[in-house]
Amino acid sequence: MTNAEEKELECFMEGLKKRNPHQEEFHQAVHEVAASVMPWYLQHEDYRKAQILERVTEPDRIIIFRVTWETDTGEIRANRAYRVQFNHSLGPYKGGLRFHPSVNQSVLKFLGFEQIFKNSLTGLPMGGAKGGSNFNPKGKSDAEVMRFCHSMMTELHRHIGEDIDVPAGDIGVGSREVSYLFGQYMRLENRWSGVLTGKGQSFGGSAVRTEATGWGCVYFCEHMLQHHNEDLAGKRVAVSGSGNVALYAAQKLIEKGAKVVTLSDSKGCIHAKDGLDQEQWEELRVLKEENRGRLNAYESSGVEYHDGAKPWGFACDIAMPCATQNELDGDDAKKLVKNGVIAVAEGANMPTTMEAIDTFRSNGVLQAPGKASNAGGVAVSGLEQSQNAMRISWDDDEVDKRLQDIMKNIHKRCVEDGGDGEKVNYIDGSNIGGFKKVARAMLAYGAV
Ligand code: NDP
Ligand code: 2IT
Repeated sequence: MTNAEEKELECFMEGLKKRNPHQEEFHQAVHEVAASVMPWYLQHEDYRKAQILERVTEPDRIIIFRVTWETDTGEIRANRAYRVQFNHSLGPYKGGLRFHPSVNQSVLKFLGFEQIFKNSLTGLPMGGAKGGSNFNPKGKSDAEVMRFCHSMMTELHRHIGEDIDVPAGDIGVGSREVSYLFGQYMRLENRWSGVLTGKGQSFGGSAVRTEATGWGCVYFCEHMLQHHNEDLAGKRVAVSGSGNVALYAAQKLIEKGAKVVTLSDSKGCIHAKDGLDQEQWEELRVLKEENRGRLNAYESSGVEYHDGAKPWGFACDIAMPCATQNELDGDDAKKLVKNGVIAVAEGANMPTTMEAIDTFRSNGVLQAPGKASNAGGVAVSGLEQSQNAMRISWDDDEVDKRLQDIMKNIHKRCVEDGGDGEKVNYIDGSNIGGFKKVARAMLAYGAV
């Protein structure tokens, strides 16, 4: 970046921070995109005059509401819920719902903002949105989660629709929650529509949606390695998280002959020096997905539990953060580099801090940013919308083939827009590739 470009970026960020005080996660996500696109933006006077960067960083609207519900023992609880409808230039708003105590406006604005460019990269007609609540589903009974979801939808249903805004899952929201939300939507509207994705397969859900984010991340990682004359087979991969994305990333990695050496949760990490085998993976899937258990309950030969540890201190060739934002910081990046890591593929959204990104970049580590490498989930959500609209359902092979094609095309787009050097800059590639399409649409609409 030239000095003049740096100055413009600084000036732009100063204004953004003033307009959005105390929203660190949102500042971080915007800074990353703005730094990538600034040189292109400054060369295009028409986009500048139309204030595209200023407009695309301001959400179309944010809906904030109270969700009141009753515990099993008859106590009343109230949580705060949100839907950030960020930008619908490319299609109806689309993005997940997160239930986690850390949910606040800054987190959902960063996620909604990322979603705009991620959805653009998929090539499908989807705008960007995100929502959720500070409700903590951990330790709640099914009945309590149902009452919370029904109460949340009692407000949310007014703001969504198959051609308006189509929510889905994210942290703390899986098929159980999507089903409760969908049931209440149907009761209130008295009609069936594909208003949520990630539904059960017997009532309109797509094949491969459960697997899509994790599998897509592995497909992207494979393209990235092959483009740089490397391969997945035999590589040791440190995966973080043990939820939807982490589990299915691990499944595909094992299938492709890589060694999954770690999985984690918010309390600790399991380490398998020689990699997990398929049987162990299935035991872990049942523990996490069916029994909602914790990793410290898992015992198997060759697998050790490390209380309070993160995966990044263990020797590996590839890091695949699949848990949450900023889970891999500068010190973690230094440890990974010291241990010889060659690539990072993000399954989570913005899991790597700015300091860690700098460390990877200056050490020549390949880095696939979430908005490119985790786009497989929302891409199959887009395919679920298409199937619902057509009243048909594709089988596993058909959806998987389309998912593989989409991930290949996203990789190609990243190379086109970030591929000048010896190693592709996937962060610039995904930001510029995703941004240009949205910017073109916004310019075409005029001052709306
Ligand atoms: P899940 O709720 O299924 O799993 C989340 C996992 O991350 C759990 O293992 C959880 O551990 C861990 N985790 C969550 N918060 C923290 C935290 N603050 N510190 C440490 N560990 C944490 O969520 P998903 O797998 O669906 O989502 C994981 C990531 O992938 C998120 O960043 C999400 O935005 C992103 N993503 C998800 C997609 C999807 O289709 N589901 C699509 C694209 C991206 P614990 O159980 O202990 O809390
Ligand atoms: O971050 C994401 O892309 C998701 N949580 C999936 C969103 C979706 O609409 O499937």
